[in-house]
Amino acid sequence: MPTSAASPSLGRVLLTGAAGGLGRQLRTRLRGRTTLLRVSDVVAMDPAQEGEEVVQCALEDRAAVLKLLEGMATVVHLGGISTEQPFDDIVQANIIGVYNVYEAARKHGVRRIVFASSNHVTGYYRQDEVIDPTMPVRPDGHYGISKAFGENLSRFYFDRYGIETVCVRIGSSFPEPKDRRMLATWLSFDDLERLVVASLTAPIVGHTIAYGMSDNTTTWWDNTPARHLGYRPQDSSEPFRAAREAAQPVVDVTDPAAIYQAGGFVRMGPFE
Ligand code: NAI
Ligand code: 15L
Repeated sequence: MPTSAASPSLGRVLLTGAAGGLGRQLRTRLRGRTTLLRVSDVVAMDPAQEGEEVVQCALEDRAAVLKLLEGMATVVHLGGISTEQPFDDIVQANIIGVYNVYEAARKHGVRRIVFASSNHVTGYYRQDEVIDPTMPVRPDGHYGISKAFGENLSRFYFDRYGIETVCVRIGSSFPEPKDRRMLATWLSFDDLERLVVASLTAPIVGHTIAYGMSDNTTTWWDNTPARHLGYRPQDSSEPFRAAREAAQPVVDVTDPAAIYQAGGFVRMGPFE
């Protein structure tokens, strides 16, 4: 795959979840680097610009997703429920949805998928542990379980059909770290772009799992097993530290949200 930034280099890319927080960032950033950027979401999106196609559909609609992937070389799969929610909702968007994406990829010969996984696949590791992507999953809820399903599904589609995937266990990707926890988990939008572009352009990725984080001084994740991606974060949460620590000067070390990497996700649910 050519990688020159001067010419369209990413080929024909499908971006799901294009109306979401990260989708809107990546849509702007990938546009102009692709020969075609097809963007999709279940909700309405901004109209297509030059070099774009806009397709509104639900991930759980198998026929629509089959059509959605037609002609695509790669997929950046961000679409789905992005927080802890009742299981029946998560099943539709994140479990049936990701299955539909991989089945469509198999049928259309898609080469590579960047799957937006989440740190909540390993949210029940503690904040005093440093873990790496080879360690067993410890999901912290329905949402984390659905992302672990996507990681396992993608491994199967690589082993059986050779479809490469980079599962990016995104930490907290927002304009700024919002609280003390995010000093460890923050992924800037510029670093998100770097990581997605590295995942799309690395010559060979097989099935890779990487944590999506900036070059934060405090970290719970060791990305050494994913260094072959060539991702080198250039931002850090450190400039935000003083303000976030001042806003939360006391940490209750008996609070599960302070003990576990999941943070406040450990308090969500049950829903019935
Ligand atoms: P978001 O919630 O803003 O965007 C998700 C998009 O998926 C929305 O536009 C939504 O309409 C769409 N969607 C939901 N259900 C759908 C369905 N059934 N069919 C089609 N589209 C559907 O989330 P955000 O922050 O942009 O995250 C993008 C991806 O990255 C998500 O998969 C999320 O789980 C993952 N992620 C994000 C993190 C972050 O810090 N922003 C952290 C970890 C993972
Ligand atoms: C996620 O997976 C969510 O999508 C996002 O909204 C944040 O809550 C993030 O994790 C986090 O852990 O901070």
